[in-house]
Amino acid sequence: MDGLDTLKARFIAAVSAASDEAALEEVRLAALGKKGEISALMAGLGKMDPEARKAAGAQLNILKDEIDAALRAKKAALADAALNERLQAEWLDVTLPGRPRRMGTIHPVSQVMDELTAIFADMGFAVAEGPQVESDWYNFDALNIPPEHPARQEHDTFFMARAEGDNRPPHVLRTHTSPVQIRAMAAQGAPIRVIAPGRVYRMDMDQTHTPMFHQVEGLAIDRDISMANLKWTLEEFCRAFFKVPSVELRFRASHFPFTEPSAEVDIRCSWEGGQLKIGEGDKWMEILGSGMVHPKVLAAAGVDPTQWQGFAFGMGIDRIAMLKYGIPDLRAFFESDLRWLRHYGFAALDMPDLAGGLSR
Ligand code: 2NM
Repeated sequence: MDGLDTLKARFIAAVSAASDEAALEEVRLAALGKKGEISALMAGLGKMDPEARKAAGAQLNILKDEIDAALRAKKAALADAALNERLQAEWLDVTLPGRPRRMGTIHPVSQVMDELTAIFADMGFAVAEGPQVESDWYNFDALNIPPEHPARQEHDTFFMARAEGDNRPPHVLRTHTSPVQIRAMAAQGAPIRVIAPGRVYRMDMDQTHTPMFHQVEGLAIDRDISMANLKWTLEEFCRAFFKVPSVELRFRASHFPFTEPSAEVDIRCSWEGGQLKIGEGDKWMEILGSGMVHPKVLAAAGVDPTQWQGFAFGMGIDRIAMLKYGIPDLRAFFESDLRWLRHYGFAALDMPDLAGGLSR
């Protein structure tokens, strides 16, 4: 069996020449497969006499093991090389900044809520929240609107159903966010500075009204808060929100059950060529309602009106969003039209901050 050395040399060379797994498998089949050369030699052992068979069998087994070992080693080397090649080709620098994928947009109403929250937070106001389904006490009575008060009718309230035979007054969908401020005062007492942004509901639907809309109300109670503080706060807010160097506000005497005195607030503006400009011009536009919180309201919220006083204000978020971003139709806000949202929406990373500017 001197041929075995040549045979071994030939197969070892073939193994080392194999450049991929398929080529290696061909070598394996040619040597050790059922029809392979070594297998054929093994089959030939049967025809030998016992002595020769023993010697040749042992040699063949050694050869088979050697080729098998060479095949395995080469297979491992090929796998290593393949892995290295992939690692070279597919490496990823995890320190690179992400590429944000635009998944939906921030609704202009949400953007404006974030903006005004940032502005009021900068002035020391915390955000308060409360339920959208309210008892009539929090929504009306505590705000100095007793059952027979005409304002109850003017609010176009949505009433929740009571169980059959339950004669307690029904809960309502809150018609303003003022009940949030009552709850905040009752929970925390005075002094207090909060804003309450959120959804409110009134049964009204036309070009300028939707049955659900958004309001933000503010409240500042301390020992000596006055209308002057109110005026400064609102001016600062408008300057920051509309991004103009100066604004002029006009207070017009008005009436709300929950404030005394009460004022509606107009902002100086111009309308030229359908273009609104805030802070200049000879027109006035109403933007909010305000006043000094009525002593009865303070008392209802557990705050002693002989010790504390303060201002409150409320404004429509949807409307100031329209003004700031030039959105013409209120109803489009709530139609979830994707083309509209892509046009007027904000990128998720377009966060409002006081330093970087609040508008695009
Ligand atoms: C307005 C106008 C004036 C107001 C009052 C209160 C509370 F709860 F403190 F009494 N919150 N908001 C208020 C005052 C709201 O909206 C036009």
